[in-house]
Amino acid sequence: MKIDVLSLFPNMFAPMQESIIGKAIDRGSLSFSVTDFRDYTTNKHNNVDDYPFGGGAGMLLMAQPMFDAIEAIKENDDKKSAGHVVLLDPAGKKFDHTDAERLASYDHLTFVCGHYEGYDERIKTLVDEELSLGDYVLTGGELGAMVMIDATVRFLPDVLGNRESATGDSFQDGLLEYPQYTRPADFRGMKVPEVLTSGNHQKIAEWRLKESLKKTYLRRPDLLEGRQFTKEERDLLDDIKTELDEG
Ligand code: 21W
Repeated sequence: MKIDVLSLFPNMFAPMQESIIGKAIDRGSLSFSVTDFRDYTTNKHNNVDDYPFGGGAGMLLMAQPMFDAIEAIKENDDKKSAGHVVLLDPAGKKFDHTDAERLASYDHLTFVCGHYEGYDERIKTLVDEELSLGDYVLTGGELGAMVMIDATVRFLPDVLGNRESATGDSFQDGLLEYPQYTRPADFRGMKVPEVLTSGNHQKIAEWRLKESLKKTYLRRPDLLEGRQFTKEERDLLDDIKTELDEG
């Protein structure tokens, strides 16, 4: 996969050299490149922003540097394409697990990051979709791009080792994860649930499913809405509700 980023703060992407993402880049499974679109300004002060028509507070990113930077990315590409272009925008669709899996199916992604107050609307003719991290205001799109890149590349076959697979993680099956323990079985008097040391794999699987359902029901009931429950899940959820009512 090839990932391009357009940003006024290329140094903010230093963390991409670290850890699993950095290794994927070193191995060649991932190519990553940040373009500073200030390099594409045509005015003498290298301004990238200007006042909004109609008045109002703040400045807007101008269309011209963004258009020219995207055109340079296309010119540099074997297929003369910027691939699938994502604009980081607090007014975009809220990014989730399914977006990450979907973005992982493109061989080329370009993330466009703004700072300041917003964009000239015509920048949106360059982009395929607008994505947000969530309902809070950031100073720019860079952290959003890094979060989305991290969540996306986890789905690439060569990025995570064989041991950790992207499937089986929380959200993959729509439930939060069950509690896990490692040695010792008794740490400062805090004991591992007995079922986990019983060797009874069916009981362990049932315990884990029940704990997942309980945590999801208590913390993220929205994840259970519209879920197709199996008979086992329905029965366990009934038990959970009864236990919570009694307890
Ligand atoms: C903050 C851009 C506020 C635009 C019309 C009138 C990218 C982000 C960002 C930023 C505004 C994301 C306006 C969650 C975020 C981002 C910088 C609002 C003001 N428009 N996800 N006045 N939160 N933020 N524009 O802030 O670029 S993804």
